[in-house]
Amino acid sequence: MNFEERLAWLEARYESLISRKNEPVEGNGIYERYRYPVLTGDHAPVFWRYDLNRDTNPYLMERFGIHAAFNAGAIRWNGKYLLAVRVEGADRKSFFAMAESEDGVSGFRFWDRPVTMPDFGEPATNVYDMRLTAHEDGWVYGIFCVERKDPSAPAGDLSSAVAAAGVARTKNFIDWERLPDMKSASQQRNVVLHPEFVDGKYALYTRPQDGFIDTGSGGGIGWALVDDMSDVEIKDEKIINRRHYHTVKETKNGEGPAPIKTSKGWLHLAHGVRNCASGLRYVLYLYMTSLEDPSEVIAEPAGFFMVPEGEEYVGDVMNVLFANGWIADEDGKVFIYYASCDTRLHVATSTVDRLVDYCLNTGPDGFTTTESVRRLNGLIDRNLALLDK
Ligand code: M1P
Repeated sequence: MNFEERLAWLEARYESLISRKNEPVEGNGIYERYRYPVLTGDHAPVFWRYDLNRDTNPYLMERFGIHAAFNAGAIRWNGKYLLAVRVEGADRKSFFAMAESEDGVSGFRFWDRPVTMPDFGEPATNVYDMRLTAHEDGWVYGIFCVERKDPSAPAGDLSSAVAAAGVARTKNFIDWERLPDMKSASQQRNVVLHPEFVDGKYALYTRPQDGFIDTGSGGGIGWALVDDMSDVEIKDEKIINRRHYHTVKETKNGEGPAPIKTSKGWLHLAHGVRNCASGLRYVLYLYMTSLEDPSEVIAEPAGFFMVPEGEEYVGDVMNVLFANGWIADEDGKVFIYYASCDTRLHVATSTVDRLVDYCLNTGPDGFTTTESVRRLNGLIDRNLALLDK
């Protein structure tokens, strides 16, 4: 192909990907997955990846590789479904880019430019996994992980890193006011801002961790109240959703997006991690907390809500589902933006009513096989009686 033919081919391929209609796949009644990922590295505009000047790029080669698009914060904005996507380049660096769609399941298109996030202090080596919270104070906050090389790592250790929570706020998703990174006695990732004031304070879901990968003595998802967001120091942190032996969150867990307020309590989406022979396995689970005290867990179904299926098992970091964005429409429809294997972003839909029903009517973990079989027999007994067997 000559230059013109190749450019036409690249643009046609991009447009056909963006305009592909998505469709729901019938499932377990709790949610419906959609057939195609909503975003991948290939959804990056052609003019991000290629130098389109024939003089400087006569072969029309890719000059800036975009490898993956995943772990997105989500918000309904000006009638659109808007995502703050973690985009990863061929150089392994992540950055944020906004993508929008009319219907929330198809046609996500990146804005022309990625987010230019101001630095705070020493520029982070990497930033990722933004949680968007439209707070009742009028700002939209983005809280994300900032990663830097561990300054105390021994010479030759080029892997050890330190994670902290970065904070920024915006009113248009183009101009971001960067606030100081949160101060905390431990490393922090998966920090999320609750959308309402609690006792007049900002409330944060935290995830204390001893190391960059291992949570160590960090017991699970934490809760901390702070006076203002302009210089956060996490001091009094209590664990509200604990890790537990032989559950989907044995090794670690973390809050997903900001919780959704329902008439029966706050609805939370989180990820749980366990270790196995093939490495860490990340799954999604739901839990609910009280409206009176959002730090009090009132329901948590046993086990996972979503696990990788089919091609979702395969990618850069295998066996991973991760979600940091969801949107609840006014009619109660919920769009769950989940990523597979740190590679691509998918959507599943449900409703607030169905998700609350799932939380309140699915038994909690009984922690033993005996208890699981007892519950299964109870369900079978009731069903057989209904079926008149
Ligand atoms: O690779 C899986 C996930 O690992 C991290 O999550 P956590 O802090 O719970 O271990 C994050 O780096 C996340 O981005 C990634 O998807």
